[in-house]
Amino acid sequence: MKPDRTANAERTTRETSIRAEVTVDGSGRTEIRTGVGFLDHLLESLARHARLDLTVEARGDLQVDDHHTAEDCALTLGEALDRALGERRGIARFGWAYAPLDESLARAVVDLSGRAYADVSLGLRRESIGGLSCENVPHVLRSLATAARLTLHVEVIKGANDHHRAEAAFKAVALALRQAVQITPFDDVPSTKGTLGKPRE
Ligand SMILES: [Mn+2]
Repeated sequence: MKPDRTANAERTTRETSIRAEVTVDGSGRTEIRTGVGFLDHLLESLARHARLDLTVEARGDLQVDDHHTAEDCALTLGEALDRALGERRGIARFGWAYAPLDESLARAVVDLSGRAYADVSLGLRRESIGGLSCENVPHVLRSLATAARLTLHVEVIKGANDHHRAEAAFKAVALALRQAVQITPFDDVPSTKGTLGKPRE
């Protein structure tokens, strides 16, 4: 029987209050309200193309700026994803993809390694897009990789429009993630160590 790969995470600090729910074997249905327009857009794109069902509800200190909200949404989502993947038994583990968005082209490689590592190179030039500071776009991807305990390499190879560059990056990550979470016919944990880390409680 297929495992039910659905999990929640909550995170409340003096800066933000966030709830996320992830269904890995979903259809791409989203309910995302972070209070930051472009962050909603990127997370919707991520979930849609990874075919995750994703709920993210955030109340953050947007009177300060978008930083805490962006970071904590990514950490909460990553934590829910990590929990949903459990001991990572039977998964493909690796995924890689290119995604274009008109003139922009991004490449992402994902390893659900159980270890957090991110190398993110987006080359964004604008100060912000839709309420999200451009410096927070790579920060969201790094925070997601940290909390989900995955290795992520993502690079925007070309592109003139920063909205397109950022969105292409999230689409490439989504497509790579979709491959990596697939259940294979092999009912084991795909590691020579026999483990991909201790599942999150
Ligand atoms: Mn767009």
